[in-house]
Amino acid sequence: MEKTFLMVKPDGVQRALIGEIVSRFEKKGFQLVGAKLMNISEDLAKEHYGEHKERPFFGELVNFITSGPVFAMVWEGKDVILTARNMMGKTNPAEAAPGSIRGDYAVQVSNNIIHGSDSAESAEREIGLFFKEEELVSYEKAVSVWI
Ligand code: IDP
Repeated sequence: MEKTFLMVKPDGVQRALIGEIVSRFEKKGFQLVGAKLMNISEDLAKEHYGEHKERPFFGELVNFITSGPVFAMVWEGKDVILTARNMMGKTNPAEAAPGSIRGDYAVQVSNNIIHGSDSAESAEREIGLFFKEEELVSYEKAVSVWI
């Protein structure tokens, strides 16, 4: 079964959106297999966002993501990587569809509430950066046959 890494960013935690975001993925039918509230070190931030290191906003991005606690999660389900990206909405909240998380709750690209892996390769890399294998659980839900 596919897994993805999702993270409520510091703005989402401060704005009390953890429950709302978790609820959306639960109601959709995905399964939470790992989660923790944590602070991101500067080293982890730079590694996580390594692909953006040449971008002009890199410093701002690292400052922002280390500015307060984040809620890191691993979700499992059929096509969860792409589906979660669609549920998040486009990177720039002004272009994110109403009904998506960014479309409903965010205004600025720098404060867009949630991160989600954009491919199977990113998901594997990011899960490995944020979680030890023993922090992830594997379990069967009886309701899964209905989803
Ligand atoms: P994604 O989060 O939708 O995958 P990416 O292009 O990977 O988008 O960018 C990573 C994060 O960098 C975005 O979520 C956003 O918070 C931030 N970001 C992207 N472009 C800008 C910008 O022009 N200014 C400030 N922050 C930006």
